[in-house]
Amino acid sequence: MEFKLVAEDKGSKARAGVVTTDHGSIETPIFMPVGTAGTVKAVHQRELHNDVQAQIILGNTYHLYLRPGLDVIEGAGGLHRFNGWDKPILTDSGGYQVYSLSGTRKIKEEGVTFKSHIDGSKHVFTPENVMDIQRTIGADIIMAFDECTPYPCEYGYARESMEMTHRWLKRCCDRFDATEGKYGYSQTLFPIVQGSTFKDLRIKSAETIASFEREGNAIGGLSVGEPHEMMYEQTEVVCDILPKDKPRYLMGVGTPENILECIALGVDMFDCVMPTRNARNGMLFTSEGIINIRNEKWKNDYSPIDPNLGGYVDTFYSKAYLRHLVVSKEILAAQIASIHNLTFYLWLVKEARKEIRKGTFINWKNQMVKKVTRRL
Ligand code: PRF
Repeated sequence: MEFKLVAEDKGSKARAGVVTTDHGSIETPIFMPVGTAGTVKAVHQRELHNDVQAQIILGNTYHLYLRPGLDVIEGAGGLHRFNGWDKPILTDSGGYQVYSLSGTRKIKEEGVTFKSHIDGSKHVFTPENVMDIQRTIGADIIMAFDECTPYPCEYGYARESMEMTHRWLKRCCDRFDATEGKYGYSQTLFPIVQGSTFKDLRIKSAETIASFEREGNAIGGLSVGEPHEMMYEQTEVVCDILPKDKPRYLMGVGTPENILECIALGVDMFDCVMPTRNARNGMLFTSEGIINIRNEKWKNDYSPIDPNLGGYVDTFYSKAYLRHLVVSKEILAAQIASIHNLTFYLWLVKEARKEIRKGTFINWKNQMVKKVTRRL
């Protein structure tokens, strides 16, 4: 993997760059649609490519390991072959899903014992086997095994958890560096900064993570219920320490506003279930503001969903038609709304990149934040 900085904004810490992997390059800042189980829910690969113009998608180790299982993915020749997405893929390590999804889990120095949310079967994730599993899934970028602390979190717990995440990182790196990709292309491992909402812990964690000198770095443990200002504060502290010449990935963030603010703090990569999950509930993010498409207000509104994006579903389908589909619980509602929201997220980061390159990012960002937070 390679990262080249293309432009740096003068009015903020925003940057534009290019990440190059063996499955192609990614222009940053970028939003990565979440494809938990090897599918971005309700959006098939051709639409992801042509309409959404996604450059990289996410998969989850936890889900893929439990179902369909590693034998099926390895048999297909890795996740790219299995799901037909031949561009970059990133997998999260399970260091988050195991805490949020599995009912019973036990965290020890050796690893985490948990029960499957599907059939209750018992499993163990360790830093070592999570590297092996991600080697088998075959994503271009794989994540270190970490513990994401909840919010709020006591200082003592946050410190001990962070220190364990650092020890786990050493084990992840040792295993990753002692093994090879299975499918003939290279993979890279991103470590994850933790430290909850404590500035001194975040500084310590960012310094430790940077000292591993991997090809990119991630920020975890944020957007877990803390106030937005607190998230921005911790993100800024960490970004100021993580090396400039490597991509920075803020995990699980966020709203369009969060993304714009964190781009301004120096974040390059984002992922979040919000555009797809909220789409399935009728919440649309548009270039003019937020729409609840179930609202009576849209019943006779025959205007296109969002003509500013230049996307197919946004110009072709009207708000009134999409509202009808959502209210009638039609399958097509989820498809159109998900494609729309993702198209908007990808449009937003692409515009941000243009503005960074032009040197006009900060003014544009401030205007855009006002627009995207409006309730229509
Ligand atoms: N760790 C991992 N994945 C994550 C997070 C984390 O802290 C978050 C936190 N927002 C989202 N996804 N491994």
